[in-house]
Amino acid sequence: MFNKILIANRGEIAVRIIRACKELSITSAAIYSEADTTALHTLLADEAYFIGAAQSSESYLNKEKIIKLAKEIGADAIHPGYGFFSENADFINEVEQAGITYIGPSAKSVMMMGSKTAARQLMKQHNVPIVPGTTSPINNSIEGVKIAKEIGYPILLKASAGGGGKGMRKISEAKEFASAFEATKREALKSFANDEVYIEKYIENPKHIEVQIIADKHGNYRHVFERECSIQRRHQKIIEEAPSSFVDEETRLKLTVAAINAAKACNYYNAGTIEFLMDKNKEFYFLEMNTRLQVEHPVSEYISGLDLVKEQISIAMGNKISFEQNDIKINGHSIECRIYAEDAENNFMPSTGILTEYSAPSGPGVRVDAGFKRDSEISIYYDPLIAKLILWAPDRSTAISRALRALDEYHISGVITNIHFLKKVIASPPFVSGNFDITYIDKQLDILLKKSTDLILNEEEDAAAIVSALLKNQTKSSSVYKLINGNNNRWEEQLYE
Ligand code: MV4
Repeated sequence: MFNKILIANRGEIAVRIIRACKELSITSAAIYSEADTTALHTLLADEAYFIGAAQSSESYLNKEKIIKLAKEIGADAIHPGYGFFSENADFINEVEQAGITYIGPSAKSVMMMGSKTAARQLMKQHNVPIVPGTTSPINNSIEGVKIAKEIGYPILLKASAGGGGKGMRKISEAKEFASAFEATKREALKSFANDEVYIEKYIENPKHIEVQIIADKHGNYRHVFERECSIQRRHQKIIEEAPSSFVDEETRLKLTVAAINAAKACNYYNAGTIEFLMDKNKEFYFLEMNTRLQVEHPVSEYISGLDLVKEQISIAMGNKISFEQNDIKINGHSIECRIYAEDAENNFMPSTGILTEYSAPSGPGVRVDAGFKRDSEISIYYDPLIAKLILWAPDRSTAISRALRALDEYHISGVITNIHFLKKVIASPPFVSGNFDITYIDKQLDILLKKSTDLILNEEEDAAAIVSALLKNQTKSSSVYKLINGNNNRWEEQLYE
């Protein structure tokens, strides 16, 4: 058993890990920067150590300081959370060389999945469907044009060392190829110190579906079903749910088998996520693997009853996974809303300040994972995520009603938040019906913003009307808008093909 875990992170995920440690009677040691003296993780941990200036490079991204501190305070293990050092093979090696257990995968697994071309090659060998395209880098644009023609335009050029949306370029015809190829290579070299690029067929209007997996150091692999993560803007997810209302049992079986094969292919242990794109015919393609705990893990916890952080800690100690695949079933529906300090009406500009009021919702089926409390300061230095609001209900409609109810209960002053924007998205017919893909927010931004005069939720009573309409009519949700907007049919005109 570990006696002490150092949490090499901040914000809500550090708090999440501290809570798991407390329930396991493991001493939690937080690190905090100058900007986080009033943050919740600093206050809640059993021990908190000042690590340096607000700038991440001086604190949360200072490998030497963190490992030195872990040794000094007698930490048995380090949990990286997400972001920062969570997918850094060098960090894992140095932690392990210091005789400390890394709560995460092996450095080798992280490296194998870090190169997108190598990962695609590996997936192909292990029967995981990949997007049509190359599994090795393109040498020159003459070769590239030839391959693109075979695949068929449009295609995407992607950096081998990229991921998460950085280093991609869409090409629609051969004459664009040469200049796009050079530009993508230049950017890749600058961003990732590696100029290798490869080709994928461009998948139009897909959904982003990912599978939570967990594996131990004894070769046992489990999946924890899928998450729907298509509601995003500029690669920042806004709302996630589990399960996906688009995935039927047959597709789920194929998807989860593929995800487990992907994990086996890199001898994975720890919690991990396999990302897929899914087209409207429910064909799915491997995108990348996230070799870490993810922001949206709570929706999978809610529908499965698992504690993924405790499971990670147990696996790191060398234990076997605590459950068999058949022990877990999808129970109900869960939705996560990311509460950001940002101004939706002002190009989603981050908003900073002191939380002069912070009152979170509660009640049945409500979980709030927050990194701050009243009087905490939201600074410019880090991600603008204030908290995650996670709802559970027996079915999706009830979870939607609950999300709107809980968002109504949220009261935050001192910074601008996206709470109003979240309400609009959740109450919109495409969201309610499940008829959305990764392009939804971008395409419907005007109508989702307050400045749109047509719609919705400008009054508190609108939310109440939506909730009651949902409860009366659990499936035919497009009627909700007619109900509250009289004969306003704009949504149907704009959004239904
Ligand atoms: C794609 C794609 C369409 N076709 N690949 C963006 C992030 C990176 N992980 C991969 N991404 C995409 N790859 C092919 N062949 C569209 C995206 C994409 C996307 C994917 C998942 C979630 C949100 C996205 C937003 C824009 C583009």
